[in-house]
Amino acid sequence: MNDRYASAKALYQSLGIDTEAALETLQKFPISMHCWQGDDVNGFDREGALTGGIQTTGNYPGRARNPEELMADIEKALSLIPGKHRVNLHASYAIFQPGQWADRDALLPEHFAPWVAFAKKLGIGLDFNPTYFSHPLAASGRTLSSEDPEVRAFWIRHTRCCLRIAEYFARELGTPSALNIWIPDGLKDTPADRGRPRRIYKEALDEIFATPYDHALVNVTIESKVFGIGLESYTVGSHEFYLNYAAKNNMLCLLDSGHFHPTENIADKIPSMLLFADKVALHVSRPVRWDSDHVLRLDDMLRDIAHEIVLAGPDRILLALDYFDASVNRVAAWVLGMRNMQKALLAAMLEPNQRLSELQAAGDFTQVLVLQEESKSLPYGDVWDEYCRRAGVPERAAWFDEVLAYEKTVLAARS
Ligand code: RNT
Ligand code: ZN
Repeated sequence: MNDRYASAKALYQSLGIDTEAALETLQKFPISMHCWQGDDVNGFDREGALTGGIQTTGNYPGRARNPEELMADIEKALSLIPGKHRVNLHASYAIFQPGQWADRDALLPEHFAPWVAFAKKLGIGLDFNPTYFSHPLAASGRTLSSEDPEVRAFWIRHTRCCLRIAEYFARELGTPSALNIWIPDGLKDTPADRGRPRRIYKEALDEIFATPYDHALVNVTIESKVFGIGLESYTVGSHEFYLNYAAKNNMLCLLDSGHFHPTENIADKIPSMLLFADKVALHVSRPVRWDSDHVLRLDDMLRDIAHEIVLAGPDRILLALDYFDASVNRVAAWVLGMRNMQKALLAAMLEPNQRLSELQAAGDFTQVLVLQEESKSLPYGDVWDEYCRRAGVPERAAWFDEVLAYEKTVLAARS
């Protein structure tokens, strides 16, 4: 056993914290790694700009330009991240054989067969997202809430295709697939009627889910937002809309940590929602003053979210990341964010949570404060290094050497 780990283990033991149990539990938190960090949310199904009120900024070289490159980059990233995780795909990442193409309302499982083969090779599960942006029928800023019945019908058909594809992922890979619905729909300026688009959207969702899907295979999640670029004044799929829709229709809410007012604490929402829902789904992101989707840092927000995830336990949380930074090496962005998420989870497990909860219940807030602060300088980094060692991935920043080598040999050759 490594000396530093042995001494950390003993120190934690003296505080009643079992590092071995923490190392074990950390493995039970698979994180769904978002494929879209690798290619700046471009996808493969059509040319054209990223729309929907989201944006990537930066022009760091080496963006994945096709399925082969994206898969190679994902595989590289996963090889530097301890544990078994998942990959989160968008419908726009369909892979067509030469001469074959299908619009979003005609997507079939076969258009994702190469992704399934890839996931089987890596022994991982896949999650999925319908793509209601970067498409001519999303150009008006309205998809499932569109005033035009034909536009609505198109996106209803699209969502149904995606349900079938998520079922296919789950069946093939032997692990349920999360299907996350996020629509960009909103208005640039103050609405005249806030209710109308939401009524239309609600009816569209009702119509989609009137067709059954296999609940054992697919966890449908619905993701709220507060604003988008060019859609600053109003978002159809608001938090209250989805909270209630999910409760009434036995679905799960997804909280994206960038989709709330800047001082709102996402961590605080998790235990409240878990009193009324089986699970909460998360898109962990880092909003810098707004929904900027920066790479995760090990900051207070992340640690607070991790604390609530740990208290909830692995069975109650569907954990995914969502950020896209094009100004840095994209493989590094994945690895750093995934490792930070795991570090935050581990650090949260290595706090005296039981004791703290008892002290809070007893009203001893001075001790809560002191213990919370003292926990921050406990040697969780030594336990993290041990986790990496046991998982056979590079410790500390050594993973970055591999990313640099990959950049030199693979990424640099891309124009
Ligand atoms: C957008 C949402 C959504 C997307 C991805 C690409 O604000 O966060 O989850 O980022 O689906
Ligand atoms: Zn999101």
